[in-house]
Amino acid sequence: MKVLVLGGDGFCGWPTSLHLSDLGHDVTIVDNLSRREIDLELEVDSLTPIRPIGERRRVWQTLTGKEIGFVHLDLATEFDRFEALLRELRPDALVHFAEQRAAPYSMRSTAAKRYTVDNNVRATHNVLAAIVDSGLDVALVHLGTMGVYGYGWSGSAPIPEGYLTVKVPTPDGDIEREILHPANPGSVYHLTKTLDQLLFAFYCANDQLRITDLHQGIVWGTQTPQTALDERLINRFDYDGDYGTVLNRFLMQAAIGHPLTVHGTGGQTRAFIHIRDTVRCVQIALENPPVRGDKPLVFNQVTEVHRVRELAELIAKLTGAEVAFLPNPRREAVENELNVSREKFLALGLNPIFLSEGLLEEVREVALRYKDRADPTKIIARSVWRQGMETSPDLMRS
Ligand code: NAD
Ligand code: USQ
Repeated sequence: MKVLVLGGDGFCGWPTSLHLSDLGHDVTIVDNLSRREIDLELEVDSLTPIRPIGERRRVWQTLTGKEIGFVHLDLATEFDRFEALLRELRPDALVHFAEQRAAPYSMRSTAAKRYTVDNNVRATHNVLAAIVDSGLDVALVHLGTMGVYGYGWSGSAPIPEGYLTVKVPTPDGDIEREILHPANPGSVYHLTKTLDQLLFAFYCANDQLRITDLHQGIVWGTQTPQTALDERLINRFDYDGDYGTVLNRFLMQAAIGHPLTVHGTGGQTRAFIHIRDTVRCVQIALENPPVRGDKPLVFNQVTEVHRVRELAELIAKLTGAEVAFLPNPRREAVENELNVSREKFLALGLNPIFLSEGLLEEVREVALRYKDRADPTKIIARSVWRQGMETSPDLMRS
């Protein structure tokens, strides 16, 4: 299969590109390298020493004989170039990772809010419009988020995979309808993913595009078998207050002797997936596309659910780290339950990796190996959801 991986230089996109190339697919990465520029803006770097994209591709080719193409292109602003690329390469499928993906970054300033909306919504719409314009029958797999559902709306009922059956009262009695699950975004970033969903619904209905939307939970881990082949293929590891996600952050904090930064009571319950399962899920989604005329196919890309406080306790027990309960910089439910349907990937053969399987130790080892690259002043989350919210002091004793 010829696949374009949009956002293929990022944390999920790079290991997915290698995984698909390893399976024999013809992969081309399309990326504007904006994530690397945001590192410069935030004056922080991946904990792992990621190499330039050209070097990454050269090393992969030397080790495996397989070539991965690369096109430096901004999907939000370079529509004509992207459309021409589709006509030239005529891919069978696109995997779309190319969005600004951090909730705290999206809330840090008015400029960041505007950038996140402009970048994400325009990129997604340009991809859809270019597919229509090209006249190609390309399957699109998009990385969405569990955060489109929000945390609390469904109460104890399981969150379905995308659609909810509702009863609508009419004068002649109730009728049943299947609707997109109501959106309840908790940040400007999550808001853009709920807007993506409407774009997909429209383009499926109007142009019969074939679209799969993967509502992914928080990704943890860093290496896959392919990124671990050579240090020059290593995946990125974000640990800073904007881009670092909770479980990888806790593991990195434990490695450098920083107290684990629990926001509020840590009663937030979230869905998780290991990066090795992310790449397998994308593969499964590519192998099982919807047919023309279907509405968007939605999968919940989640393997387990945990409460933040319990993760901190688990890592504290494993490593002896201290746990710090900090003022929560976000506006989010203090405590929530989360019950997620995740049958579809299991039915298609996903054999999930769980936290209990020893990979926590692997992430900890990566964090320990590169701990000298960490800047402790970048750990505390400083982006607040509203002006005037309290932020935390630095916790590192030097
Ligand atoms: P990332 O920031 O590491 O990667 C995104 C990539 O897209 C970067 O390489 C960036 O340069 C590129 N990009 C952004 N805007 C672009 C544009 N306009 N044109 C071309 N390239 C552009 O993020 P990630 O963690 O790999 O996440 C990938 C996708 O998966 C995102 O859409 C994110 O919302 C989703 N997701 C991530 C997680 C997670 O925990 N990391 C969880 C759920 C969903
Ligand atoms: N949290 C802490 N301490 C920290 C960091 C986070 O307590 O040091 C808490 C947050 O307050 C939040 C929870 O942990 O309640 C998760 O935060 P996160 O930063 O790990 O994840 P989130 O902001 O939700 O975003 C990440 C990815 C995003 C993806 C999303 C999936 O950055 O791209 O869409 O996970 S989901 O959470 O399922 O919506």
